[in-house]
Amino acid sequence: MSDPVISRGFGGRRRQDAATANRIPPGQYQERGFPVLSAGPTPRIAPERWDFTIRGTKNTVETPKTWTWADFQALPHEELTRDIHCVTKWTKLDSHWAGVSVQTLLDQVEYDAQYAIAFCDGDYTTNLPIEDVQDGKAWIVDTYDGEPLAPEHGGPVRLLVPHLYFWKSAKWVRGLHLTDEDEPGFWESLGYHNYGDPWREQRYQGD
Ligand SMILES: Nc1nc2c(c(=O)[nH]1)N[C@H]1C(S)=C(S)[C@@H](COP(=O)(O)O)O[C@H]1N2
Ligand SMILES: [Mo]
Repeated sequence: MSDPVISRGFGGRRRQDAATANRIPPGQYQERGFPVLSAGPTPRIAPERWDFTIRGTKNTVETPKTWTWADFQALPHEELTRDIHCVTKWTKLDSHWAGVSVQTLLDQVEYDAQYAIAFCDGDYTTNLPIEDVQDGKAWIVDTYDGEPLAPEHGGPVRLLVPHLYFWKSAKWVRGLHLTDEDEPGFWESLGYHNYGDPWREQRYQGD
């Protein structure tokens, strides 16, 4: 039934707002731009010097594996559209990316580990339970909105873990260190939540 007081056009707009409202986690607001948040300067690396490594401890990874830029580009890429949530309270709906599923990379490594620590050019790290990067929950993306990922947003590639606060989506990522010992990363050791689920509003330690 349509509300008799509201005109047809306004009603349509309100229905759309209601449809997007339930995609904004508690305490977040909708951002239509794409803010840049970096803890330091933007590193620049030539493709010939870039590579990506999955390594670990002697107990977690039998043999480390490294992909060159050419190796990485040859892997199957997926397109994906996801909502992203920054702990500074902005949420961007329907961000459009392309990249390689982390599972695709893990499939080429023999490992047995509980945590993945993403490491980057520029020293940033972030820690994740291994399940949170497996089975199509995380990607190494090289494309945003159909264009090569811009350096300020993490190009040539960044991690994308859209179900956790966006600080877990490490920019300029160069690899994953697989371990059985959890190691708080850059923001996690500065008081941010170890896991960072936006739907449970896990912003800071103790939330
Ligand atoms: N290497 C690295 N990755 C990073 C950061 C950073 O400072 N360095 N900032 C994080 C934070 S706090 C957020 S919110 C997002 C911001 O990504 P954007 O600049 O593309 O919006 O990147 C995350 N990944
Ligand atoms: Mo952030």
